[in-house]
Order: sequence, then C-alpha cells, then structure tokens
Amino acid sequence: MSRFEEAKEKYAAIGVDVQKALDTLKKIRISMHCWQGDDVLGFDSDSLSGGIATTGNYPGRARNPEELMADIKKAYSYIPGKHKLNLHASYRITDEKVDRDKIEPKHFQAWVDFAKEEGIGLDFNPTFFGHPKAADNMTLSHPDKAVREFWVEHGKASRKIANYFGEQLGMTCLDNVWIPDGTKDVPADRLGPRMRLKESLDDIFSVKYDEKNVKDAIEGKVFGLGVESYTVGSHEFYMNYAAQNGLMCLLDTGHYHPTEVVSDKISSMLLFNKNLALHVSRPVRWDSDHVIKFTDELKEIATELVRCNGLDRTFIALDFFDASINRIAAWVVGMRNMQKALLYGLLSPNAALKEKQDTFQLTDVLVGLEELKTLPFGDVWDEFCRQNGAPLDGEWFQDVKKYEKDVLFKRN
Ligand code: RNT
Ligand code: ZN
Repeated sequence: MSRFEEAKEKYAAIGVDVQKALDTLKKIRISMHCWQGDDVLGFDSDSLSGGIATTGNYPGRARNPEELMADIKKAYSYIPGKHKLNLHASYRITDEKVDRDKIEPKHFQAWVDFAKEEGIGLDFNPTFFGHPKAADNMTLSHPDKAVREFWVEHGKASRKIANYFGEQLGMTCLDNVWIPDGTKDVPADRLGPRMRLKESLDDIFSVKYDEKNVKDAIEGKVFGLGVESYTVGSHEFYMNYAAQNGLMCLLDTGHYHPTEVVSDKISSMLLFNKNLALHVSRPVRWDSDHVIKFTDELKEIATELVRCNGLDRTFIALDFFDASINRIAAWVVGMRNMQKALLYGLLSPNAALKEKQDTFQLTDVLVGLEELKTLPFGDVWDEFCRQNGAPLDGEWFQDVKKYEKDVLFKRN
C-alpha cells in the first residue's frame, strides 16, 4: 500500500473522505498579490507611502512589467491549481503619462492578455498611496474638496477597470478599497474625516455594475506607521458602512490588535453577510506583512471557512511583502501554505466534532482536535501536488535558486 493509501485509511477511520477534500481544494482560487514581486512600488511611482513599508534589499526585484510577469509565471509553475492575480492600480502598463484619476481599462490590457494566457482570474485595488496627492496621509477623507475629488475619480476609474476584468475573463473581479487616511497624533476631530470618507464612498459606489463582473470590498485597519493614533477607515466604520450599503468587508489578518484573531471573526461575518474577503498576512508584533507560515492561526482561519460553509462565498487573497528574501519563494511558500491550511480544514472531522461540542463531550473535542495534528497530513498534501501536476515539497526550491542565479541576480 502506498503512503497515500495508508493516509487515506487513517482519515477514513475518523470519518474523513480524503478524495473529496482534494477535489474541493482543487477548485479554490487564491488571489496572489502582484506586489510581493516588486516591493509594492508599481509602475507609476518610485516610492511607497501610506504607513506601509517593505524592509530588506534582497536582489532581484522586478523592475518592469516584463520582469514581474515572468516572475509571477515562475511562481505559478510551483503552485498546484489555477488561481487569480491581485493587481493594484499603480501597476498599469502604458507609455502614456496618465494620472490615477484618468486610468482606463486599456491601460491594463496587457494584464488581461496575461491572465487569459495563464488561465487565471484578476482582482483589483485602487491605489490610494505612493502618490503626491496622498502626501498628507489623507485621500478620500481629505479636508480639501479638490483632493477628495481626485481620489473619488480614482475609485470610480478602478471599479470600471475591475468590471472590465470580470467581463473579459468571465470571472468575478473583487475590487477592494483600502485607504491610508489617519493622523500621527491624537486628533481633535474624529467625526469630520469619517463624514467625508462616507460621502466619498457614497459617490464611488453610486455607479452600479453587474455583480457577476465586479464585487466591492472595503478594508479597515487599526493603525499604520506614522498614523498611529487615528485611522479614519476603522473596522467599525467599514462594518457599518458595508452593512448599510450591501458591500463586503475585507478582513486583513494584520489589521487587528495583536491578541485579536481573524479566525474568530469569520463565523460572525459569514452569518450576517453573503460574502467575505480576506487578506491573509502574518503580523509579527505589528502589521509587518511577513510571508504566511503554516501556523495554528492560518489553519484555524481555513478550518473556519470550511466549518462555516464559506469556501464558495469568500474571496481569499494574500497580502504580504518581504524584501529580505527571494520574492518568488515568498509567493510560493505563501500560496502553498494557504492551500495546506485549507486542506487541513477539509481533512478535519468537523461535523463529528461539532456533535461532541453540542453534547458537551468536551474532552472528546480536545482529544479529537489534538490528534488531528499528527495524522499523515503530508502524504495527502503530496498527493494533491501529484494530482495537479505540481512539484512536491522539496522539489521546487532548487529550481527557484537556479532562476535566481540565472535571471534575478543579473538584474540591477
Ligand atoms: C495596508 C493594506 C493593503 C495593502 C495593499 C498593498 O495595510 O493591508 O491591503 O497592503 O493594498
Ligand atoms: Zn491588506
């Protein structure tokens, strides 16, 4: 009997159908963020702002669209299944000098062609940072109407592009709004900026699109570097706004206080909302955007999505940017870890454990959850890679190192 066959029997003994889990996982598309490839710089600016930062100077950063696309392709070749690519508006590809309020679908045609070639979907994000008009750390909530209007136009232009992506690819595009707005020190007026943000959002979302093409999310945050005391787009702000306007909340796992976990929020969000969006990241002491590891919390997030019947309703995207390591390996480790976590959740005897909880057999719950951890999970993961024609753990990194030596290290 093969190791996989043996593993299958062990899982069957606790009531888990392994092949069903593998088939479900195969259908889950994870949105891979283009911005890990070039340290979030994009093609229309040369500096990052808005309280987020990449640290490190590992050689090989993609400097232009050709390099970024080549690196993304490389990363996908080591990741089982077909996924999505998450773009930021700052990654437009054009020779025109077009400012962010004037971007159009045609400035992203190269990405659409790329997506068609790769058989992937696209998601989109307006870029409210890394721009002279965002220098005050105020965009949609800026006291100056002209600045606000510029960013409102950017928000609208972005949704139009997202709609185009959905139409062209026949796959819903998630358009996610995150703004950096806030203040370094304790503000004298918290309400004013929030009123202005509300008004700006009303304007942006007044244009209606077919939900088949584009769905809108708004991403809250607790604080950023340099905006430590007050964040206009806080969680309460966006949860209320989303509830009132039928939008989707996006929870970034790095955007909460250090002992707060997103895994516990998923059931409540899915209970009251049709859809949910995630930015899966790894905060180390703060919103540091480290590469996601196969941690207990990552497993818990994925298992909650399975338990709450949320896999079809949740847009899973990754959001980290580490410039101190090989950027392709960062993507591959993160994407594969997200898949591993989902597999872990799919291989859990969730119905049986729920039954134990509801009949107060709490020791059974404890033992059941703990013993899951040493089942032959790795053999099932290997089989998932095999069934999807992807390399197993241990089989891809040498190849990345070769690409690093032949291609990445020659850049500069
Ligand atoms: C920032 C947010 C936001 C960005 C990306 C680049 O704290 O998490 O999602 O990381 O849009
Ligand atoms: Zn995020």
